[in-house]
Amino acid sequence: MPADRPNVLFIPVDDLRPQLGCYGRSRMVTPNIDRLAREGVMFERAYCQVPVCGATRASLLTGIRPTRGRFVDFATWADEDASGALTMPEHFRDHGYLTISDGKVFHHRTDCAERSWSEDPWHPMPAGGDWRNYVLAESGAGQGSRGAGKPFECADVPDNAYYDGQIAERAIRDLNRLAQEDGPWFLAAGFLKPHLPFNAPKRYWDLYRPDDVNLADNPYQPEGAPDRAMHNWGELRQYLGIPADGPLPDELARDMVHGYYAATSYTDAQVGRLIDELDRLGLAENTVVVLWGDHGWQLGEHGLWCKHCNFDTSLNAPLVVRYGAMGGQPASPALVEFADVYPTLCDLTGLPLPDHLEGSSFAPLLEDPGREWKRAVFSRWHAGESVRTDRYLYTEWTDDDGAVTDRMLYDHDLDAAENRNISEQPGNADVVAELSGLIAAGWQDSRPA
Ligand SMILES: [Ca+2]
Repeated sequence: MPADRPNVLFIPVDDLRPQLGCYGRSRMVTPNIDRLAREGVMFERAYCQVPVCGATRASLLTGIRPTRGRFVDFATWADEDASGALTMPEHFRDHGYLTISDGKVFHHRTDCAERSWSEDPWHPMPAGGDWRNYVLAESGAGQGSRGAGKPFECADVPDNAYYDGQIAERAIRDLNRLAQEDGPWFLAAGFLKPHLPFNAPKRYWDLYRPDDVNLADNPYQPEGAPDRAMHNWGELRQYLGIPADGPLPDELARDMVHGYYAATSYTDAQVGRLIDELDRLGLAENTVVVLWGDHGWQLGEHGLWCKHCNFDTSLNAPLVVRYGAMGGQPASPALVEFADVYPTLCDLTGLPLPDHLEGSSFAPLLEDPGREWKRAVFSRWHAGESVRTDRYLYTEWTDDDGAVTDRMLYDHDLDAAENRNISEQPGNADVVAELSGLIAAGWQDSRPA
């Protein structure tokens, strides 16, 4: 087996939306991910397969797409849903890689663990601990429903007072250990923020002035959108101080947005520590770095919070790949999806492609980010299937017999914020038929030429 296969540094970030500096939206302070994007290729239009933690991770890590009954919600176990499909880290391990999992990689840390990882997965949360990770008693941990306290916390503490700082320290220790290894390695370092609650050290809250925090300018259901496209953000409702129904008061919404920004900047700093160490150890040249947010996030757009919907804001997610000193490539506007990550990493490391994979390697885009690529990418949320093309995002909901009951269509050339559903306009019947046809034909039909 070749000793010079590249290493892989795999960085999932929980609930990170593509509102980073590198995405041209300057309000969030993310210098480290911005640098990674400058040194590699940032994908402007990467789509998750499912907008919820457990399912999107199970899909990406097995290379299999969701169906009506597979990879449905946060509680997804890849081991059960994917019928024992070879996982990405398992495949690397089978080919001589030392595979390590620090932090949140699979949603459930024991999912596929024995076969995927060379060592027991490591997580900073002690047995029986609270994953929400409050450090202040006043946050009211356990007082909201299902164990939640406040939806955010600002504490004047060092980075390692929260789990992500501890995950960075652990991963840095592992990098130093792996640097001594003869064979290649696959290190997964999964960060927990900016997932709720938005708990972050005060210094990251202090990066933002009140003027930096704006509320979404479209806090309403899109004109003509079916009611089933909406939800009541149950994930957030369980937190202390969040009203049981109706919109958030503006002041609270501002605190939420500020907290999301702070939590993102906090995680960005941890990513920076890790990348700095990789580079300091001289490992940059022979290591593929992949950073991805597991799905998008609604910060009040359409009056929604959290994910769990078929709007672009929840489906489009950050994806950055840096391989060695490729340096200075422009961002790629190509449509890619998370099912493509597994075959891409096989391609970049020279591993064979397992037969079960349902994505396409986008390695050619690393050399030529602007080349022709996929015609369409596909996402699913329960019975709603979405297809994204260069111009449109189209979603259709079907009943148990496969008949379409609701649909929505947004024209991103004219309405990038998705404020007006145009699927029922008579003039759009042909577009709807074409996009519905892409869903019916399936992902195989939209692969790159
Ligand atoms: Ca997530």
